[in-house]
Amino acid sequence: MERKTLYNVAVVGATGAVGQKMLETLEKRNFPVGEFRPLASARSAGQQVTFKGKSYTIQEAVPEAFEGIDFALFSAGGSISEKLASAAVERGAVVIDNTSAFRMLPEVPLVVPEVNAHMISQHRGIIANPNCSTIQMMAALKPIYDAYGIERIIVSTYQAVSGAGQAAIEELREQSRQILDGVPIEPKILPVKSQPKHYQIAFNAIPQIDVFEENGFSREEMKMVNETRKILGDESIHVTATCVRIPVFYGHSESVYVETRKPFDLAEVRSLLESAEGVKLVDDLQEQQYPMASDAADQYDTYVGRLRRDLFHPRGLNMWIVSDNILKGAALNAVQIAELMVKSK
Ligand code: NAP
Ligand code: 12T
Repeated sequence: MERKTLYNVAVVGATGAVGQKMLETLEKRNFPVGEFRPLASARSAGQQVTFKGKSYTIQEAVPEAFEGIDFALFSAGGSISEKLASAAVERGAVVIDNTSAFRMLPEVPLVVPEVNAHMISQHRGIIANPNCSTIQMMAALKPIYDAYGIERIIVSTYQAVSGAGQAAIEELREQSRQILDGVPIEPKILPVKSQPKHYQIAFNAIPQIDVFEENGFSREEMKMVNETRKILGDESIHVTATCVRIPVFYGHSESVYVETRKPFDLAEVRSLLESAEGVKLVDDLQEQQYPMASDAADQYDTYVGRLRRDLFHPRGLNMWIVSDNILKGAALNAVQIAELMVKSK
């Protein structure tokens, strides 16, 4: 990409939960957008979306739609990325991909700007945005990793329905109303739309996010394992994850237990987190302060609290990590990557 002052941007999946937030984030952060091209499936081609106060017609995402594009932000599912990312790269675009399609390919940088921005320069056309649950955990653990090393992570997630898309948001809204009204419910989307069985999400907790793998872990759980090791560049870290969907609209929460390599000082951990980029420490038990999804929703930062040393393992640290899964977990992280690329030119 040549040096410019304005960049032509395509958003693939512009009508979706993540895509809509990408439009909002590009606008709010005043990304230097030249031509703007919202793309989606043939179903919504012809519909209008608003960007920077102007109305744009959605076009169908086909190879030719990437002609003249500098940045293509993909968020329409892995199969669409697999089908179209190379078409965008061939036309000279840099693809910032939000799906799991390319994350684990060795030649594709997997980037959380606060953690491993230096990987961006190694791209060959595609840069992958990590999974939402991984991104917020990395933002919070990076200062701890740098100071003490990490041997092991045990994480349980409490994930918002927005991670599963617009249809899942609507399902929780409608189902909550139906249950309160005593109307029979008909789950159709969660836990995984394409699977045969669907379960109640309102007033419930579902221990399945994405499909299951042979080893008994869900694919979402394996993303946390594999992506963590790739982002920190440390295959010696042991990670075990349990991913759970809860009836929250926006904001993933995570109970994270880490065992550091070197001994840590809790007061020092606090000050490391206080000065970490993109992180806010909210941890004051006296004042009953800790992070919650309702406070993190619509915010850029990752919030950390409930810091406490394990009672039995001297290098065991417990914490609670919360962030907006659609912002830092997806749209914001992708826009930050694009901003870094612009800055490095
Ligand atoms: P969503 O609300 O269901 O939106 C899906 C978007 O994809 C819509 O804009 C849809 O357009 C578009 N789309 C569907 N089929 C298409 C096709 N054949 N060609 C072009 N566009 C197509 O889902 P979402 O929550 O925004 O998530 C979208 C994807 O982003 C997910 O599948 C996932 O891979 C990724 N994601 C990543 C993270 C993360 O952790 N970083 C978090 C959430 C999602 P129409 O209006 O035309 O249907
Ligand atoms: N199935 O980007 O359902 O790999 O919350 C993110 C979120 C996949 C992804 C979810 C998912 C991804 C979800």
